[in-house]
Amino acid sequence: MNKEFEVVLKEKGQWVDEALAECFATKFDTPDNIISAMKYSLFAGGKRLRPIMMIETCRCLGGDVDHVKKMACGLEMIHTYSLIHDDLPAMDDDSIRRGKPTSHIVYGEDIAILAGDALLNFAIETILKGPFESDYHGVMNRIKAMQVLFNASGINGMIGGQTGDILCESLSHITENHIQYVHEHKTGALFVAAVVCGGIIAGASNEEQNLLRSFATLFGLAFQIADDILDMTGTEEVLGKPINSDEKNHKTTFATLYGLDSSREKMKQISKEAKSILKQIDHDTSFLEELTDFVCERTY
Ligand code: GRG
Repeated sequence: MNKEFEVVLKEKGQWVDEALAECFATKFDTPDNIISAMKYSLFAGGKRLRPIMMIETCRCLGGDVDHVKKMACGLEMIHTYSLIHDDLPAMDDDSIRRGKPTSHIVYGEDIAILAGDALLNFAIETILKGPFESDYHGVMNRIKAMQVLFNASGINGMIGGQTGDILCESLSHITENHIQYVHEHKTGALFVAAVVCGGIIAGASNEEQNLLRSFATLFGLAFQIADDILDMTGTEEVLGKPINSDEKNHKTTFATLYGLDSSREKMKQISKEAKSILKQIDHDTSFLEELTDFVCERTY
């Protein structure tokens, strides 16, 4: 793994951490417990890949990162809410996430559900604050980006994928098409939103937005195959979450369907294709290229 790039990624992650902390520097009219539960999961040590991708796509297409800061924070809140709900007993029933006990273990199921709901709503409020806190007045671009983001996190994206994933559990035969649908929606949609929204705020043309979408769809697939491989080969200590959870939940993945070697081959092929799409964008996309290599080579 490229150690230098890992350091860069950590620094960018810290920038996101600080931006997220700023969002909580306000007085809330609510019991402390819910704020504590929201912050517990949000600041548990996630890699911040999605907000970093949004910010870096905006930067590489010539935009100002301050213009996308609040939207990037909102995206990380949406991602975190999905993880809290995904870990619930009614879903994957996991007790460790980001190296710590999951929300429902610490706060109970009722507060964990509310913490997820609260993060989703706070994400929207935070994103809507963006225009008032920066000098960017591209109102239509902001509205377009929000539409892309909420479409991706809803039924046409992440929630659709999660539903498909749950329904797959009752199927006796799962095909590659099923798995691809689940991955592209449950995992890929937020990556697509990250880069397309970053691009829109930077003023990307329709053609550039389409290229970003195609890149991120493949990136998401490669990311998820890496995740499935790590579920079979990684350690709980390094991953910060239980291993063999796909087996425990009787989930068919590329790795369980085709085995580790073929899955690695498929992941490499997909990441190569993803990087070739970036080459068609007339800007310096080297960060996104290196990130693609990072997610395929990562151990966490
Ligand atoms: C609305 C009831 C309700 C539930 C939502 C949509 C959903 C539940 C869950 C889907 C979220 C999910 C688990 C997607 C899988 C993607 C994935 C592998 C996430 C882990 O991403 P990383 O590695 O995590 O970027 P960190 O912790 O680094 O942020």
